[in-house]
Amino acid sequence: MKIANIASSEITDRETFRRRREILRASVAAGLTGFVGGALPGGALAAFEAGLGEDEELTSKETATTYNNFYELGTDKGDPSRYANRLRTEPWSVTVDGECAKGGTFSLEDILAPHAIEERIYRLRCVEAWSMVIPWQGLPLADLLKRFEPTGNAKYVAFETVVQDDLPGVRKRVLEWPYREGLRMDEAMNPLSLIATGMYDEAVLPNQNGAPLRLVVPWKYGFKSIKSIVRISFVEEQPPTSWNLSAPHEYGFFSNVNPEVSHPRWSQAKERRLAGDKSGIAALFSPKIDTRPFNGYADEVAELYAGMDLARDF
Ligand SMILES: Nc1nc2c(c(=O)[nH]1)N[C@H]1C(S)=C(S)[C@@H](COP(=O)(O)O)O[C@H]1N2
Ligand SMILES: [Mo]
Repeated sequence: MKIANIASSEITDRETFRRRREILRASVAAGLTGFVGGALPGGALAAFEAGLGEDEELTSKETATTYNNFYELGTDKGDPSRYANRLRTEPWSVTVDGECAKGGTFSLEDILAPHAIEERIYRLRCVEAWSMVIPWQGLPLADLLKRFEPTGNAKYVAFETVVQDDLPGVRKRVLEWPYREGLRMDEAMNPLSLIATGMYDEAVLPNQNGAPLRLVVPWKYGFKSIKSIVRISFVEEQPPTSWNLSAPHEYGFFSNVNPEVSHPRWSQAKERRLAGDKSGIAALFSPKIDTRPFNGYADEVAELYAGMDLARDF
């Protein structure tokens, strides 16, 4: 693609990106990153920047907030931002139930109160073979889940998105609502798993990105990163998940990013990176880059799947 002038906003993005990385490095060095136990495990810096290449550009906020998948708001990429204000996020509460000692229904304020918010820059790889690099603000999922004291029977954790009957996509019943997702407990407890509460310079997530609370699991296809969460359930059996229910041969429960396992209708070997200042549409013409196992986070998560056949348990 030919761009006559480098847009000043792109330079700003790069500059912001560089500064953010410096802040991250400094806060990791100072032990301010909220790692459980305080001590910095070896490779903590790697876990935070998690293999982000020096030349990997942030996706522009414009693209990340206008090129979305949030089917409750509609199936076109522009629908979630177009209809964002139809999602009602106040008041918000989250019900926590199942195999835990301290479940209940909590206001958003109570959910967030004890947690320090940190920034994580993660790649997001959609199963549709495009990807972004997004600076999230949020808290480690593990820190939140531990507060509810899951029992020894909690082998999985399941999540549900709010259902508001008047949202344009909910009316059309393109999926069976509520949107559901789930993780195995050890995946949920991995330090990379994040509950996002904001992104870029916004302390509160834009509605189209899953306000007020959404999951971010960067080594899995984007559909695992469920938006606008209202229920968290600790369960013993692998929970039903929306895309697996709708097309089990196309979307597995694990859905780890894997360039070697094709979707039945397209290859997953490459992806289009929606980076820099390009709009979502222009980015569709960006060159493709290689997709990496576990979306580039293999060092942090591959051991979770030791002994599994990832072509069968996809
Ligand atoms: N509730 C809900 N969560 C969802 C979706 C959805 O349709 N509904 N889409 C998923 C998909 S396919 C992707 S790629 C990401 C997109 O997140 P983003 O729009 O913030 O980039 O959200 C995921 N979470
Ligand atoms: Mo996706």
